[in-house]
Amino acid sequence: MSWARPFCLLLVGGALPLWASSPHITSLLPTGGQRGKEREVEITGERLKGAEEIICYEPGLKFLGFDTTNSTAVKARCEIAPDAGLGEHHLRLRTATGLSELTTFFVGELPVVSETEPNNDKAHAQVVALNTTIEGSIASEDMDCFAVELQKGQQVAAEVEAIRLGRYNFDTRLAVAGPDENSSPMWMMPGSRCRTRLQASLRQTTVGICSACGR
Ligand SMILES: [Ca+2]
Ligand SMILES: [Ca+2]
Repeated sequence: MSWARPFCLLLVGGALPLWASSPHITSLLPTGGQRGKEREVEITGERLKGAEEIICYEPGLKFLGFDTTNSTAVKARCEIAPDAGLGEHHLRLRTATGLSELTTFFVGELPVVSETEPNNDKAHAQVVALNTTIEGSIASEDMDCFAVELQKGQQVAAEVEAIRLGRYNFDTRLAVAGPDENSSPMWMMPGSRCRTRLQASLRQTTVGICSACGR
């Protein structure tokens, strides 16, 4: 029975999961960028040390200048081509020991601005230009308010991507209100897929986003 022990050891060795040495991604931030621009991105996760490449499955993105000083975070520069396809791009991180699971990066056509907290009510609404993508995060029971200037009769469209980014499973509510501090929202849309238009007759309009259940 001298062969029994080596045979058992071989079985145990063969049962080791492949993902034990592959990189694992828990987040990639920011989640996207504008066509024709560059963004500094940070990937966090496990077993990331020695990252060699980010493999992109659609044309238009290049990740360069890797900083792989530790195993839980990788920094890189993302170059977004002027003709990169709009929307979701799929990618994986490659190290010497394996490939990560699939993650995503979103390309848009509008300039990106970051939210500035505190912006939790109309009095502290962040003023942004029309035709802007606002990049923010929703902490527990957070509310984010933004103000845009409109001419009489001008229309505004607002949309929250939220759950469609594929990062967190949370719901949102989107509302638009007039400049009067006490005015009621002109419309309010529950749910994570919010899109509407407002026939504005007011000088300044506030767009508010709040979460129902955390990030
Ligand atoms: Ca926020
Ligand atoms: Ca806020």
